[in-house]
Amino acid sequence: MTSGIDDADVSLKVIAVGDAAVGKTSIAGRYVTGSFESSYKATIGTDIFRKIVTVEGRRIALLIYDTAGQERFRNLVERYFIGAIGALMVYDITNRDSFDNLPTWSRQVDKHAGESLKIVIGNKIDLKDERVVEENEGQGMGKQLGAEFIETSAKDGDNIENVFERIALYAINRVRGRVP
Ligand code: G3D
Ligand code: MG
Repeated sequence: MTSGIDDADVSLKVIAVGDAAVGKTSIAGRYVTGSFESSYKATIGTDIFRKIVTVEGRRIALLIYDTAGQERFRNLVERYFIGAIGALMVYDITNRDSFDNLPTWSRQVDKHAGESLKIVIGNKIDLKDERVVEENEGQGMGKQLGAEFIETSAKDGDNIENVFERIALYAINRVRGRVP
């Protein structure tokens, strides 16, 4: 049966991890504008943003899971990760601690969502004067963690679409058996 926003060929889970205040919710919200689903909050302690993308003629519903603040403990419940096809590992380019904590987040992704495409995201690039983590450091971190790397601004919208296009492409390749 098909109906309204559920009319997609496949639904895929994308998770966002990273320290509090790096911009996870802002990135998801910026990308998805207008299809926020608050009704899941109470049951699973997570916000889920939904957006339909079309890749190679397939309609894919990206379900972007966002923590509801539990990341403050640097430890998310296992079910948050299960079944994710993409993991956004976000830091704030103006906050060195948030960058240094990426390996901890990455280990949790590896443990519970080992099949997912990991993307290290350096967010808040609009704050040029406050930058403390250089782009080449982010690139190095991506390599170290076996992840892709991109810098974004949820505020300006820079590179936000690219993040999710990358994941959707990865997903369609997985669905079609073109990647292991
Ligand atoms: P989180 O979900 O990772 O905890 P949020 O982070 O999305 O709640 O964002 C935390 C704060 O950073 C918010 O500011 C938000 O507006 C800001 N922020 C997020 N992304 C960007 C960005 O790309 N550029 C800038 N300049 N700010 C950003 P407040 O003031 O509401 O706490
Ligand atoms: Mg948040």
